[in-house]
Amino acid sequence: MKIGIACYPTYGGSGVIATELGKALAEKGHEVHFISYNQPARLDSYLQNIYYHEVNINSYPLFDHLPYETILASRFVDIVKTNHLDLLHVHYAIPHASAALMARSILMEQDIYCPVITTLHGTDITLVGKDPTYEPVVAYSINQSNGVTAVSNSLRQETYDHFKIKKEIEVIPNFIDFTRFSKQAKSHFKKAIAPNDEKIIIHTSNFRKVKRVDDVIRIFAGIHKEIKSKLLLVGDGPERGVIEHMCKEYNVCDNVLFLGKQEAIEEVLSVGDLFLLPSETESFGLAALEAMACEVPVISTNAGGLPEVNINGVTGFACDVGDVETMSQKAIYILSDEERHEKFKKNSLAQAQKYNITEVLPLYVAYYNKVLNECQKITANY
Ligand code: GMT
Repeated sequence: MKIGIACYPTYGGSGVIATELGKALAEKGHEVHFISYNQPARLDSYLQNIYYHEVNINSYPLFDHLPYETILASRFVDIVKTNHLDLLHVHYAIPHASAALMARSILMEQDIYCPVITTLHGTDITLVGKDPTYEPVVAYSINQSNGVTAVSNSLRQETYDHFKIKKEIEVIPNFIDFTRFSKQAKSHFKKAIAPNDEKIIIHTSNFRKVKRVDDVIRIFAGIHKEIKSKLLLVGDGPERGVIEHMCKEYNVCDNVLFLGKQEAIEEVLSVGDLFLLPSETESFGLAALEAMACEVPVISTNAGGLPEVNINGVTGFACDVGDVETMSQKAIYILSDEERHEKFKKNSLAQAQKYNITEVLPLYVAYYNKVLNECQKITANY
């Protein structure tokens, strides 16, 4: 198959999933064309069957705001025609889905039919998509795509609840590549961070408000009162300044390390004892799954798709949004008993294994084939 994959190139979960999916498809012999305004973060080396097409955004004095969607649609048309793509798979509805649909219409006028599959990732529905500024276009894009997938049952349901959707949405969960994410022996690193055998608590995110990193500090302050511990904060973003200030307020500065953006996140996770993800909303929580694959139990909220990934009382605990007191108590419960901690670690790994890319990739391939078969019926009626 020849597949065009459009995604955001940044460190966000949707870009990561799109890139890892493309790499896995290419390894199976499919031809994959990435389309983005920058090289996707995880597309960092030459790989057979993979092509990258940059969307160049040229300015013009008239434009206060660049018409990115128009540029992207034109680029889709050109790439589909030149490379004879079988389908376009776009990740994150805004603006990829509507641009792809515009491209599909243009191509139809030239007797080329290129189906569009849209994968919903979360904020394209839960935060941005619901905004009336985007809502009609998001609903239209979902209804008009040839196929639509969501990364969790919760996101699927939320999409049905908030938009007028006639389309059947298929749930294909996010996945983990165990050749990369598994616990590694990093005792030197661990010793350097926690010289007195402190427990290592980790949070990774893009430090946006929705991640409630302020709650991470509050939860950690509660844990630290009872248990010798260090907090590693991985990532960066708009809330970073506020969080640095909070560390002073809660008197935990000496025990909180800001590591910034890290490429080899699996190495950091490998020294972790517990992962915190107290998000306001999270369609899936890929960061939690990556932690679990490295045998790190998770304390999260029960928002969105998180309880589908982090099984309450088994792989960690999923608590109400903002209930930092309970989250601290549950963390202490896990960390204060070695045998119990081991059980949670084992359960976390077992749960992560259900999301092995080797299990999830065939679901995408089967879905592509289903959509292509349906489209053959459409083109037969031309
Ligand atoms: O969470 C983010 O800030 C990034 C965002 C994205 O679109 O890249 O993540 C969303 O997609 C991820 C991959 O499917 C999910 O694991 C995240 O839960 C989801 N984020 C939210 O729903 C807030």
